[in-house]
Amino acid sequence: MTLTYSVVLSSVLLAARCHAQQFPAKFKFGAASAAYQVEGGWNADGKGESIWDRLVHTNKDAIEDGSTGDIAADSYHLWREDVEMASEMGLDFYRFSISWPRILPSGLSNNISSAGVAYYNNLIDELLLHGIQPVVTMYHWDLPVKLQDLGGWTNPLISDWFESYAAVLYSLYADRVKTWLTINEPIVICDFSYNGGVYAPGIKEPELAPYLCNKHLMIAHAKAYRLYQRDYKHKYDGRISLANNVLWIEPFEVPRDIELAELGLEHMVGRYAHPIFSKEGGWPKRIEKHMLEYSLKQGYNSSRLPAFTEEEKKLIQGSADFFGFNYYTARQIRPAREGEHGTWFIDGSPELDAMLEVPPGATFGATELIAIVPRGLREMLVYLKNTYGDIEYLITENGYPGWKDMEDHARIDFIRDHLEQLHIAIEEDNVTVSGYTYWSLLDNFEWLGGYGIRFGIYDVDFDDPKRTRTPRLSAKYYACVIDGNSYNVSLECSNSPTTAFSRIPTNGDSVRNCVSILVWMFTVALRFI
Ligand code: PNW
Repeated sequence: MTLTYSVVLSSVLLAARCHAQQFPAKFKFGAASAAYQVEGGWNADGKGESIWDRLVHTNKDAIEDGSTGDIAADSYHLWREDVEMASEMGLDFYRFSISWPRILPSGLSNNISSAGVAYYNNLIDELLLHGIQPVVTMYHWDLPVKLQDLGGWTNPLISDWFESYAAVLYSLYADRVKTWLTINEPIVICDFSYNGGVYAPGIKEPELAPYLCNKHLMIAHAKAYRLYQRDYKHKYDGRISLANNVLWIEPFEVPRDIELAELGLEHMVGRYAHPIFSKEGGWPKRIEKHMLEYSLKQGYNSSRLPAFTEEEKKLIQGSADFFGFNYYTARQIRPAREGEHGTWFIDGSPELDAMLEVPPGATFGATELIAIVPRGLREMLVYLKNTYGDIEYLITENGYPGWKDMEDHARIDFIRDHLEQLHIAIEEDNVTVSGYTYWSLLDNFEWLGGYGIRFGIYDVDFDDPKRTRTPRLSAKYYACVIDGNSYNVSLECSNSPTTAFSRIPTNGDSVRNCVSILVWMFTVALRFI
């Protein structure tokens, strides 16, 4: 009897622990993709040319494996299969982007492509039919070339062009799309692209372009937000934000680099978040001061970071209904040594006279850019809450850079470890997080990495004209996560997709999983009663 009691007691305790590993009841799980990376059909049915089309067609060396996104995963034709996959995993939402030149071939609203409009209508309707919410990114880096030729994001008029593009999208889809993300990863569009010069539009101009782009992009986002508030909010009650890429930055040496790390975070995260989410609006004060001093030292007679007018500050401030962000990696920051010059976002920052180092203990997948540091997700959530307050946060991307044909345990561990940190942030740090988005639903064109880096939870065979999709083991795991609303689940839950790799032993998952231990304990207890 004593044994039975103790088994029952431990089962109850374990059940409580299992319950403690659950996400809040309303927590949502999704997966993401982006138009240029999956659609293909680069010139199908009157689609206009984007800056990525132009880059891959004119610079053969731009992409590591010499590939293009001309066909990619062919989602332009295979969208039904994508929805089927999302559905078989039980996703609450699917985040995809709309290709600006597919809807407006020249970028401007005088010519709307009916084929483009129909494509996204079909996709949205099919998702809803399967009970999956569409989360729509308006801009994921594929600018129409005509607008680039007029200066792209460095031209202040882009905020009007973007607003009128947003007006077209709302008029077409706002009746069914309730969550909008205006722009994906502003820091990549502005800082990464112009500092390195290797991403489209392939222009290296690190002095002014990143900062002009930064300002104009904030205004473009805010105009799209205000337009929705004015014309659509009362009818459809949707929500809008943007997807900031946030790099967790911590000091390399404590206490020496603590202040530098704070400045690093303001430079990296604050320039794109502070104007929207802070109480005072505008640029982070310390960045404003630092950029002015740095610019004067360089011989400019004003700051390279262009000022906002009071009116612009007001337009931008509060222009988001939640804080969306993509989390991939973390770095440690230290002062540059003599002769060291970092390129912002990759290994340092000339403006901050600082270098970035990979944190000890980080692991890697298929790219050195992404040092895997799951605890950085929790640290980032806590930092954001302390900086911008107890608002709603949504993880709009987080994903593992793997290889073709990998066994996929590493991806399962990656998702589990990040969800665990996310769970701690919710339970122990009381951060309000409404959902998690895995990047990506399926393998796709990984920008400069071509098809060599695989983020997909579904494998895509790019040698097969049919672009056959096969669930990886992580698809099974993610389906079980969604099913159990917990990161600590076995791979044997009921609704998971049958994977080509399902016979591979599961790294001790069934042992680590608390539900299976619970079932086992009950079986034992029953035998004794
Ligand atoms: C994101 N980093 O970009 C993009 O939103 C996706 O389009 C892309 O495919 C995905 O992440 C994977 O790369 C990133 O430097 C750009 O750590 C840079 C970084 C991470 C993500």
